[in-house]
Amino acid sequence: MADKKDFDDDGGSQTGTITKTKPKTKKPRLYKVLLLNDDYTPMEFVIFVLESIFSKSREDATAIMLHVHQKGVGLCGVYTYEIAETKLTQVMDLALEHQHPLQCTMEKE
Ligand code: TYC
Repeated sequence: MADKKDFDDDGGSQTGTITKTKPKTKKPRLYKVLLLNDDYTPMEFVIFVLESIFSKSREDATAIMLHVHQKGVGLCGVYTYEIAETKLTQVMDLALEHQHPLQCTMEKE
């Protein structure tokens, strides 16, 4: 139990101290992974990225791709720092490999 008062019994000499323990778990900071629009990356490739790297259904991937295409930027998902960074690297590596200019960024939620 976090944040409760613990009584440190010293064995009955009445010099025990009351200590307040800090909560041991903290909420991790979360990061948004965003996809940016460009004029050259094929729509089908963006859908593939959203399905394979962000585990989106065909329907969700298509909706996100169209949103990015129309608005310029769109949310792929929200993750802890390491997972967000890994997904961002996977997107950039895949885009580079296929010679598409697709760009991805992350920002604090
Ligand atoms: N605008 C691109 C096209 O017309 C499609 C596209 C969508 C590109 C989303 C990037 O993040 C993107 N082929």
